[in-house]
Amino acid sequence: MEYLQGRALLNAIGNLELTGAYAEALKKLGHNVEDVAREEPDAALGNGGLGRLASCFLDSLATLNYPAWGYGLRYKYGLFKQYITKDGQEEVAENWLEMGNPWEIVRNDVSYPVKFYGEVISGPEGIKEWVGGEDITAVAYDVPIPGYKTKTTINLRLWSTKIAPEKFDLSAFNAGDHAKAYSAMKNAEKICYILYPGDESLEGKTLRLKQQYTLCSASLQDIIARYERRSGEFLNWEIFPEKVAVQMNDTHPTLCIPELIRILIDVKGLSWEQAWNITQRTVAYTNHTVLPEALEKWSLELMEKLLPRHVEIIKMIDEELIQTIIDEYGTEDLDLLQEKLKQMRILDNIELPESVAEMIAKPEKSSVEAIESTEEDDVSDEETETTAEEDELEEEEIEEKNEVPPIIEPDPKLPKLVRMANLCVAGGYAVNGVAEIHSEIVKNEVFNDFYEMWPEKFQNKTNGVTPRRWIRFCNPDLSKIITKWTGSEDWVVNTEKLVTLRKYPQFADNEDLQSEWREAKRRNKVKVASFLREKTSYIVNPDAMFDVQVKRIHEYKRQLLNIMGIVYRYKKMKEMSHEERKASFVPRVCIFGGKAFATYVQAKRIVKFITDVGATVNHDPEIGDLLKVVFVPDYNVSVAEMLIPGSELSQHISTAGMEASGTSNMKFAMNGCILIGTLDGANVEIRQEVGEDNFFLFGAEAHEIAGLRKERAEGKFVPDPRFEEVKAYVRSGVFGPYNYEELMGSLEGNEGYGRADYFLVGKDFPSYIECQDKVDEAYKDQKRWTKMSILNTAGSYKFSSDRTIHEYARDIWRIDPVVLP
Ligand code: B1H
Repeated sequence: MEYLQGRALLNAIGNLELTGAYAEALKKLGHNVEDVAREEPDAALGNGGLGRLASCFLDSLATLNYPAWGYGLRYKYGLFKQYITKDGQEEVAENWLEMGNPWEIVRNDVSYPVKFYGEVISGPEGIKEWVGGEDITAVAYDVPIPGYKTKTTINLRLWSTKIAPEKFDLSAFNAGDHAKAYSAMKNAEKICYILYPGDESLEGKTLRLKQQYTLCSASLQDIIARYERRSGEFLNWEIFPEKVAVQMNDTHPTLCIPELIRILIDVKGLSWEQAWNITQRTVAYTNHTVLPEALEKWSLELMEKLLPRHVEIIKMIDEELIQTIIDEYGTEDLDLLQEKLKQMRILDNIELPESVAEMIAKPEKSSVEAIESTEEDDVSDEETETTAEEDELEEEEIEEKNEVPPIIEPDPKLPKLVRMANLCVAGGYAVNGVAEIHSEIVKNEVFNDFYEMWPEKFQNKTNGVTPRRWIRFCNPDLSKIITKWTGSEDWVVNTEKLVTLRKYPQFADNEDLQSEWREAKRRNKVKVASFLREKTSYIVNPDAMFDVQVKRIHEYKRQLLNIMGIVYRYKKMKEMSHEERKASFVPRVCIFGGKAFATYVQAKRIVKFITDVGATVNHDPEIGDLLKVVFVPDYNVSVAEMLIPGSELSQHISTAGMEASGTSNMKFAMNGCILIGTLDGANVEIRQEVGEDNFFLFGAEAHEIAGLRKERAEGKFVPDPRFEEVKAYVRSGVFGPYNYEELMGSLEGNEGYGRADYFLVGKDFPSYIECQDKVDEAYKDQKRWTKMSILNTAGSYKFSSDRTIHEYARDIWRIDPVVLP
């Protein structure tokens, strides 16, 4: 559902190795290539890391010559534009297509019908037909994805929706009822109006479900049409899974599962057994988050209305799953079975299918025998004597008398739900997490019951980012140095070559390399400084340490921990004399960037807080260049490409166990940034690769979090006095008249405000600020710092999305590269 492509121009000419020639040609026309590139709006058809990962994967798939397609939606409005005003964040719709889009090719010859609502009727020979309802058309827009130094160009096919050709109500229009005629048109078009504006939170329902189904239906029809075309007279559905793998990027395209089954049965005439078997061998699922609020659950009622045939199919899959669970655990221990069904069923709060309920009560016996034996076990002799008479009764009456209650009673007060993640795990042949620690949590916590039943399905595929966009093109200065010192440009496709930078221990210590490295970083910092001046009018000193946290604003990512640390630093500075201050602190520019979901109130308060701290600190004449706090407005892919190369310290400080992977951490490490972070997501693996000495680690570990939360709830947590000091300082009003009570209160066991420091900011605060002191110490020794920086780039080779894609190809899709002649 998401691709965060950013700009295409420099990437396209770079992949073609035409950057120099193109720049020359533009120059002759009186233009500068960078200025021209800046005219292109970012294609922001995604919210954050999940969408950007998909875009990095496309780049790697093309570069490595894998035969692959990306499917998505062509949202008219991408991710909103963020303005920072005196009130904090403001959102404005981003009309990225306004000036046209030269990077797409509309394929009016490639379109498919998509249906919503209507009803299911049974035709002859049990064939089901889904009729009536609303019909729309999905039209393909193709975005070519060029690979680097290869002729392979793959396709990102984005669907746009419009009214089905025969559905325009001409008679209403002719009769003057223009509104009626237009409303069907608008209804179809609005499906692709806007990117779902959530990042790990869920609202907005019917339209979102229509978006999801449009993507799944159009894409599968396309895949199937291609399969039929290429099979020609040798069409054989049994080998479909050998030719096609569908990788679902999170649960957002889960409807692929019932849609593939629907097409195979209702359109292609296969049996349930065939269709279910083929689907289970075709579809695989990547999980990207374990936050409970992001695990999608759809109302059965809504789904029944919008997609009646799919609900029938989902119910059949639920039955298949229940049967598998019964086969696995038997019916002896009903409590165990009950618990397994409760955790694992796709349908939540819905009675068991009758057949299953009966089977559980009367295992493997005919109904009458089963009743007799149960009664023998359970009831008195007196009652047993009546069984002879009961034998005479009609079967119907017996059933009435001994009606088997469903083993799980639905609660009428709770909604009936479809659990999409459970459907993905049941319908998919592989399930993977996106970093080692995350995949362990997937196996041992979130999907543990499934893991116990199907251990072979579960895998890890640690995320990666493309070294083309994220080093080669965004950081040409550093790239030149890497090429010089590793001996060739090979590292752009074989990132293992980066290890050369540490292979000879003297490299990272070599004075020439070190000074070239520092100069490149300095030039990139100057670019960042002039960007900050243009966007925020704050003037920063490029010789200060550039300390950066850029990512979506979310409580679990703990921008609040960062800014509280800054406030502590500021307070300490204010308590010192000018000389003391200069001796104790390394000058820092603290840079924040990121968007808050428009209705995520607490996240928006954090934005406001950061900008208020900046407004006070940046104008404090006592502080001068020792501390600056800047919030970069409208953080996006293009801003990241400029900011990351000019950063020195980057913050990845989520509450352990909550960030599935993170991918900007990889980009920063590649660009010679040193990370400060918790043992969370891919940080764990980055630290392993770059070396413990080259990573600033702090904070509680994932396995401690539940215990720490419990401790807090029991009132046993004693906050560090320095944390109390910071909260009191904020409350004293130094940062202006805004009421910070809701923010500060959320960090306390204060019932009235938020969730009693659920994200453990107070707990990790002391180890965080102590770690920041170590950062200062390290920075004072520029030789040591530069060495750490070089070793971060050298150790980042594992985090190329080329490595990730090779692993998906080998372990999940079982495909080989196809090099064009
Ligand atoms: C990630 C999302 C996400 N995980 C729901 N989940 C969305 C969930 O619009 N929605 O409904 C949108 C996005 N995004 C991120 O995926 C993780 O938080 C990162 O840790 C991870 O690096 C990234 C890529 O795997």
